[in-house]
Amino acid sequence: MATPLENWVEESARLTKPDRIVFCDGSEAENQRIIAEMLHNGDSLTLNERTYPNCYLHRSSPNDVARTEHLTFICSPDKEDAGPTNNWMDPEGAKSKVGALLDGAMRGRTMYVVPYIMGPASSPISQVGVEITDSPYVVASMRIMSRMGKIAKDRLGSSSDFVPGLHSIGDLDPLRRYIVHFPQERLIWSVGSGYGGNALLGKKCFALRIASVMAREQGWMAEHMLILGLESPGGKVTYMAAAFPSSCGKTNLAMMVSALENLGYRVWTVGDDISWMKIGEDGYLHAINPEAGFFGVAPGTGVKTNPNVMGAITRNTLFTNVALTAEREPWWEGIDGAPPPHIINWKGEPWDSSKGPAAHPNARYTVPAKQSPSISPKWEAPEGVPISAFIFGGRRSRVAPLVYESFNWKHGVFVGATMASETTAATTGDVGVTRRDPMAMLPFCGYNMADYFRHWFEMGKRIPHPPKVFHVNWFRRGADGKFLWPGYGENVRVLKWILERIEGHGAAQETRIGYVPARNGLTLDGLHISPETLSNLLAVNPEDWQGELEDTKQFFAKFGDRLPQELLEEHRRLAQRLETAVSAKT
Ligand code: GTP
Ligand code: SPV
Ligand code: MN
Repeated sequence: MATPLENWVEESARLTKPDRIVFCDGSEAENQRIIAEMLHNGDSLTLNERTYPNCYLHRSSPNDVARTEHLTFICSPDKEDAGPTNNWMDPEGAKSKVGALLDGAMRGRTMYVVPYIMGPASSPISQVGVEITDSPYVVASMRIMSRMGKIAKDRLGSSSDFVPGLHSIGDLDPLRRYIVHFPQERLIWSVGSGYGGNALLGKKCFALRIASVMAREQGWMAEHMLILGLESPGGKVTYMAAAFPSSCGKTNLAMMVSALENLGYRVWTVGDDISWMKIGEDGYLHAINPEAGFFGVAPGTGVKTNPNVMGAITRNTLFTNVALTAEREPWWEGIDGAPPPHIINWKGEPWDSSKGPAAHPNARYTVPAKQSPSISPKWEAPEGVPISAFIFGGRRSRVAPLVYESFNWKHGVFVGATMASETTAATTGDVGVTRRDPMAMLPFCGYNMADYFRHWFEMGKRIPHPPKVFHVNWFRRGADGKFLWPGYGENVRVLKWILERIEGHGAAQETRIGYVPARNGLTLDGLHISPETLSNLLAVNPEDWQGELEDTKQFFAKFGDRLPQELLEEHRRLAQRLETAVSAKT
């Protein structure tokens, strides 16, 4: 009898009509055939084999360089279940509209069937997905980003317990591009894009949008969070998970080289983008990284900012939309030093500085996680790592201080729910516009965000030792428009304070919005930062926060009666505290 997987492959083939079907086993020999196919297609080339062995540059279509949130849909039967922050199509309408685009989409092409595990092969928290795609680039990427091939097929066996994702690059016309999710069926369809989160369906589509729905039903959490371990002088490692919106510093925080290594503080990487968490027997929330690789932002990554990444990406790495030097090495803005002569830009054209950036601002590297010098010895622990802190953060030129600690779990959920950040090149649209992005999940929550907030409150009641909740902002700017904080490896100073707060001895000062480090709370040895800059970094300006109150009130109003009362209570509490602050000043 045919297995559920075989049935679905046959059904997909009937719809998309490929010339041939290849079941991927994930072997090295198969990978070489896939790469040969990419090179043959003309959109990819081999990099310098001496300095970048087994590395390739892929150029995506210039109209297909980032996630497209306006073309991403949650197709729940009831529109209310998608909520006011998601695009919605009714499931039948989506099936006929997107089905028409998938009909015959693989004619003349090969259909690859890609079974994969999200999470360590031996972990009970892990899950199987299967992506069907006509893009060899997607196959090669999935092989780095997940445990792909035979290992996943073996775990699945003849079970129906997998998340199917059907993907075709279609004709790459944005007018015929849709990324649709059917949460009830746990099904994903994507057509018309070959880039990142639109096309590698294990990542945002499964591990966040579909998994967030499963997590609420089953009592766990699927979050847009990095996972790191902070080692302190005695050798003890404390784990933290941090949610920052796309292109706001997760990979860089998770993979930093600590500026306090001489004091015995070191950062270990467990994950850089997504966290699946379940309550463990010890009463802590335990996190696994469902991914096996990093799909990281290239621009801004250099020897000074992130030596760990630079050390990892010199082999077995796929680069996308970076520039190319005459030595056939990858290049991007911020990599190090002045641009060498004769650069070819991300579109494949000769470049000079009058032509804008040489690498696309959302250019990325895809690298196996195990290649990072900072990879944690626990990164594949089947039981996950116990999380002691949640850190929310965003890109805010103003308002949000460098770091603050929430008063308690409820307040912490409010802090996450009211997060805001300036938009980046990780999604198409304007860059630098401040928007509310609760828990960094705005583009990734597969259901009504009001229900998602409720789920957070429910989890808080069930976790015997819930993480303490913090908020950070590496991106506050001074009057001169420059960043006030050096960031990157120096961020360990903030992690150290967070650790001390967890341990109950960090020096803090209470403000209207939470606790900030006391005057001597942060370890600043070896950092040249003036007392004035420091006080600007930590300032909580009541007028700014009045503006926040107004804006979050409007944001919350979108959810109507479905919004948990707890959030309105926290909003009232903040209003009261600010009221005291403002009147105390006058
Ligand atoms: P996604 O992969 O899109 O989810 O992004 P991410 O959250 O992992 O962000 P990433 O670490 O890749 O950083 C995005 C951009 O912000 C890069 O250009 C970084 O160089 C820059 N960046 C990261 N951390 C810092 C920091 O501490 N300070 C400053 N100024 N820039 C940073
Ligand atoms: C993000 O945008 O948050 C990413 C990149 O991590 S992508 O995989 O394209 O979604
Ligand atoms: Mn991300």
